[in-house]
Amino acid sequence: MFRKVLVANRGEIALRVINACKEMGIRTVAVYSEADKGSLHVRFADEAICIGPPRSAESYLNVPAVISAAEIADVDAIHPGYGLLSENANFAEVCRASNIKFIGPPPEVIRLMGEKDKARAAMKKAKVPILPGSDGVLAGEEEALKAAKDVGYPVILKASAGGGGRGMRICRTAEELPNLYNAASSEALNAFGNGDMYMEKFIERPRHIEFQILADQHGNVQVLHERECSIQRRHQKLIEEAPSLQVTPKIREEIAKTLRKSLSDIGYQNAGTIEFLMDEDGKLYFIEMNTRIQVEHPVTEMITGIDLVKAQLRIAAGEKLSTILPAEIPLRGHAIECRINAEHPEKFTPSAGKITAFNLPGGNGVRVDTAQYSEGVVPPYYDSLIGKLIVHASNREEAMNKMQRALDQFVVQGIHTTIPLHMKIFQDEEFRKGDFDTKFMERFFDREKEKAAAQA
Ligand code: MV4
Repeated sequence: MFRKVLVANRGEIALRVINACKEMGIRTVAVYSEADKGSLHVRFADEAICIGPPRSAESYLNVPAVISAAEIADVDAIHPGYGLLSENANFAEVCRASNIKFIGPPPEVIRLMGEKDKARAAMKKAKVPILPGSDGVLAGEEEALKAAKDVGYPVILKASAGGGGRGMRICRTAEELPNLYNAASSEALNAFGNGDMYMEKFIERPRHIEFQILADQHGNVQVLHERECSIQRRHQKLIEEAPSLQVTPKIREEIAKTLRKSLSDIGYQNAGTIEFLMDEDGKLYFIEMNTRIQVEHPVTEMITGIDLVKAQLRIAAGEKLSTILPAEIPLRGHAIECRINAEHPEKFTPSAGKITAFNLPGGNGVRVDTAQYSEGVVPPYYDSLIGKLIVHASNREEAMNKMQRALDQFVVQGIHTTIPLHMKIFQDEEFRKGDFDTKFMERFFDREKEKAAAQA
């Protein structure tokens, strides 16, 4: 096992990784920006190195600064967390060249999955179901028109270098396609330095369902079931749960079987998430793969009893999956996570500042992952996530009731948070039924507006 690990991240995930290392007897090195001097990831790491000014580009995203810190502290490995450098293939390559183990997949696999059209082709080859669409990148608007005719409208144009909702255009007729294609392509070129576009059949009301996998360095892959992540706004997830009520045991096993083989063939290593869309008929189609630990990993940990970050460390150190995981992955009860963001709950504008009062809920089946505290400061430079509230109970109904109780006891003063929004969502009839899709939040806000208008 590693002797010493550098955590190349901040906030709750940095602390989450430090905690896993501590429990495994691994020494930890935190890196931090000038804005994060007072952060808990700095306080609780064995060593901490300041790597630059507040802006991420000059600190957490500064590859030479992170690598220098790793060399000065003499670490064996770097855990990148999520976001920041976690899916940067060049960074993984620099780690390799510096003889530091990058805790994640090899750079070649990160690069493959980062090019969405290539990821789609690789999954198609490995027999993972994909949506009808173009064969790779579109050569131009002529080919896009031809492809759309074959696929049938509506179609969606996606940037190969995009992902997570950036660089997409929905196209409903041949008349509007050329303009949308050219606008999307030049936007992608401008944003990502790559104007390549591909096409898929557009699903009007998809559910977003993703499967968690772990793969060791010996070709073994396990699937740790799925998460339901349809409750989102502007491609920012708000609530995630596991398992999905819509995934039957039969579909779950079918997808797991396909993924075990396909990701082994691809040479995948470490933790990863395969994103699917579920159409109105309950069929699942691959859309993207994320090659990192995800924000919502705790709901999977709650239903499986498996510590995903510890598994990442053991995999990266060369251990076999058979020594890390039980032969069959448990699926126990139901878990829900609320992302607590420092934001105005209706306007979704960031709310930086000092936290003046902070009370965390607790009790049976309640988990809070946070690096915040009373008198802590939320700097304006980073992602607005300040914590995650996770509950685990024997079924969805009990989990929702537990979440309502826990939200009520989660006190944050001095800044605005999404806690009041979550409290309203957990009272919503459509949410409680569990029968929703990625358009849920639009309908929810329409209902809230109607309610407000009726009161006025
Ligand atoms: C789609 C789609 C409908 N049809 N692809 C958005 C994020 C990116 N990961 C893929 N996205 C979508 N791809 C096809 N063929 C609808 C979306 C989509 C979406 C997907 C998941 C969660 C929320 C979403 C919100 C809007 C659109």
